[in-house]
Amino acid sequence: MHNKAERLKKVSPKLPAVPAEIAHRVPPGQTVTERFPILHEGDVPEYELSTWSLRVFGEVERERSFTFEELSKLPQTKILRDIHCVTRWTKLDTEWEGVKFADLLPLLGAKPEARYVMIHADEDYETNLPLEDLLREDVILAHSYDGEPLTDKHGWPLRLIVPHLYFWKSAKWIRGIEFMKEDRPGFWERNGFHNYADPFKEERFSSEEFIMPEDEWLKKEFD
Ligand SMILES: Nc1nc2c(c(=O)[nH]1)N[C@H]1C(S)=C(S)[C@@H](COP(=O)(O)O)O[C@H]1N2
Ligand SMILES: [Mo]
Repeated sequence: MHNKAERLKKVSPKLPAVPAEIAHRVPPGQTVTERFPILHEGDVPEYELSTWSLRVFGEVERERSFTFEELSKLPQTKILRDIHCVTRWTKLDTEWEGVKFADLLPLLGAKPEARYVMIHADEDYETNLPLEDLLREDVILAHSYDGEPLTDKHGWPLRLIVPHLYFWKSAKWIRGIEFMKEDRPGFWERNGFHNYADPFKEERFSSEEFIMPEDEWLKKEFD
């Protein structure tokens, strides 16, 4: 078992009350913050945009890659959504802009048998999702946050945003989209985290013995 999951086997104190107007937007066990915590494994990668590419492979008619410029020419979508991290912070009304996954799908040549997707990201990060979830109206490959290009630490040049699942599914520094017939667990999903990750059902871990301390996220860098 991975260290982080091990460390989380601890008990937590009580959460502060959530104002009534926003209570329905805050999943159980979450704390609302104005901060934007920065969480990832490994180093922040550096890129030249001219050599960056996004590779599409697996259950596809033909493998292909997109340059950043190709993606910039596709229709752009803005979303305003709440995000929820498994370490218990929730940030309301975050604004992202990029290419809607559903708009990209017709260009990807996925075979009809492809029901799951593995998102590949730097450095050696991957996370799995049902294709159906990626087709929701608010799932985008984002290049901007709050009207500005992503900062390096938040995933520049491109990250996935899947607002309806815990934020570890929203891979930063994405480099590949792999279509799969069968589901396969990604990095955190292999290391004690839930396979699907619905925050409103508190699908944090794959086993009941793990507990996320209240103050885990307060120890992280943020901006
Ligand atoms: N490539 C990559 N993406 C990643 C991670 C990572 O370790 N590597 N961590 C995930 C986790 S656990 C979280 S909570 C969010 C954090 O995004 P943020 O730093 O922009 O808040 O990124 C997700 N995407
Ligand atoms: Mo996370």
